[in-house]
Amino acid sequence: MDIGAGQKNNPSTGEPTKPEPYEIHVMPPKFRVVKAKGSASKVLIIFGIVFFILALLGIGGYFFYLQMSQVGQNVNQANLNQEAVNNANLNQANENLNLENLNSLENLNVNGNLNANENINAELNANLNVNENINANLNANANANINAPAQTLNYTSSLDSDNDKVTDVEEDLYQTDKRTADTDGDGYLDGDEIINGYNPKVAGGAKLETSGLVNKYTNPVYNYQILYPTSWLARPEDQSLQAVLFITGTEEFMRIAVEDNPNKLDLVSWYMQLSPQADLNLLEKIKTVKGYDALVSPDKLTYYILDPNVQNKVYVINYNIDALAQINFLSTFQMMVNSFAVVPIVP
Ligand SMILES: [Ca+2]
Ligand SMILES: [Ca+2]
Ligand SMILES: [Ca+2]
Repeated sequence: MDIGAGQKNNPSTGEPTKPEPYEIHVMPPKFRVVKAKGSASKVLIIFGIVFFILALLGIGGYFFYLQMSQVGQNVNQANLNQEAVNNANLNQANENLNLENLNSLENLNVNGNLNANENINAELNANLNVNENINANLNANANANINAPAQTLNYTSSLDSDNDKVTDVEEDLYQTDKRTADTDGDGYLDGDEIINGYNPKVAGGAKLETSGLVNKYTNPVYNYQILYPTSWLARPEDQSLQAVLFITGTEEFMRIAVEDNPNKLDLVSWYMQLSPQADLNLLEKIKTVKGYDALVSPDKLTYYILDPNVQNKVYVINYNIDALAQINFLSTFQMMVNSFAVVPIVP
C-alpha cells in the first residue's frame, strides 16, 4: 500500500510503520517576517522628505549664491568705478604732466635752436678766419717769393766744357769754340767778351753789336734798346709794349717790363714801397755798364734799372728759369742787361 510520502519501513522489523500524520507548525508571530502592506509608501514618503529638504537646500543655496554673486559684482563694479575714476584722474594728471613736458620741450627746443645758430655762426666765423689766414699766408708766401728769394742760389749753369763762362749751349749761339776758352786768341775769355759787348770771334776790340751774332730790339713806346742773340725771338706781351719777352728755344725766357715810378723815387724807396717786407741787405746796388742805377735781386735773375733822366719809369729785366736747376744763358742775360740803353727822346 502506498502510504505516501509519510510512510516508512521499520528498520527493525522491516514492516511498514504506521504513517505519522503531518504536523503543521506555526512560527511565532514575533519570528514571522511581516510584509506590511504600507512599507513602500513610507519609503516614498521618506525619500520625498529628503528630496524636499535637498531641494530647499539647493534653492536656498542658489539664492544665497545669487545674492553673494551680486554683492561681489557690486563690490567689483564699485572698485572698477573707483579705479576708472582714479585712472581718469591719473590720465588727466598725466595729460597735465605731458602738457607741462611739451611746454618744457618747446622751450628746450627753442633754446637748442638758438644754440645751434650760435654754433653755425661760430663755425662760419672760424671758416672765414681760416680763409683770411690762408689769404694772409698766400700773400706772405707770394711776397716772400717775389721779394726775398733764397739767399743761396738754387741753380747752377749748365755744362761749360772750356770753363770760359759761356755754356756749351751759348757757344752755339755765338759760334765760338766749346773747347777753347779764348776763341779769337786776344787774351780775353769768350765769356768776358760777350758780357761786355765784344765779339769773341774777332780780336782787336770788335763790338758784339755789329758781329751779326745779336739783334737789337728797340721799344718805340718805352724808348729803350737791348741786344739779344740772333736766333732768339723778341715778342711783346701785348700791343702796349709794356712788357716784351725774349724766347730762347728752351723753357727759359727773358722779360723786360717798364713799371711806373710817378713819385720819382730812388730805386730803393720805389722797391720798398712795392715790397715793404723785403730785406734790403739782400739787394745788390750796382751801376750798369751804361751808368744807370740798378738793384740786383738776391738770386741775380732780376735787375731793376733807373735812368736818372727818366725818373718816372723803372725798367725790370728778368731771367725766368722756370724751375730749372741748371740754366744755360747766364752770361747772355748779363750781356743783355749791360746792353740795355734808354733811347733819348728826340724832340
Ligand atoms: Ca764755354
Ligand atoms: Ca769757348
Ligand atoms: Ca777772346
